[in-house]
Amino acid sequence: MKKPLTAVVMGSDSDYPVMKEAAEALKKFKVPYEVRILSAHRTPNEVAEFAASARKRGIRVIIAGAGGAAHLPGMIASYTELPVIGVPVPIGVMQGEDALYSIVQMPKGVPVATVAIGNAWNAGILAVQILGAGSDPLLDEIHHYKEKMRSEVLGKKL
Ligand code: RP5
Repeated sequence: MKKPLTAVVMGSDSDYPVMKEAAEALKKFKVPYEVRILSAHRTPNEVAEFAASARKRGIRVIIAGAGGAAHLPGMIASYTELPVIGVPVPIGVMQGEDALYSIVQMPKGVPVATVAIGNAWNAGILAVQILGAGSDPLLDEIHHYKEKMRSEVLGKKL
C-alpha cells in the first residue's frame, strides 16, 4: 500500500459498518488511506497526537466518524490545519441526529465539513474531490463518476 493520503478515523469499532463505505470510496479512486479507531472520550491523548502529527506523516484529508456525543471530528479539527470531514454515525435512540448536530455546530474558525447521517461514502468522495482540486486527472475521474450517475438515473424505467 502506498503512503496514505487520507485517514479514516472512527470513535469505535462499532462505527466500522458505516465507516467502511468511506474506505470503499477511496479505494474506488485508488487513493491510499489508513483506518484508525480513536475515541475523543476514551483515548483523548492519542487523538491529539494523531491529529497534530497527521500532516507531517503525509495525510492531506481526514475523515472522522462518530455517534452520540460525536466530538471526534471537531477535536481532530482543533489539532490540525488539514481539512476534516465529519460523518454522523446513526446509533441509539437518536439515530445520528445527536451526532449530526454535534459535528455540524463547530465554532467560527474551526470548520468540519459534515455529510449526511450515515453517508460515509460521500465523505470518501468529498475527500477525493479535495485531493483532486490540485490534480486534473483525479477531477476527471470524478467527472466520469458523475456522468455515470447521470446516465444511471436517466436510464431508470418504472
Ligand atoms: C462514540 O460512541 C463512537 O463513535 C460510537 O459511535 C459510540 C458508541 O461506541 P461503543 O460503545 O460502541 O464503543 O464515541
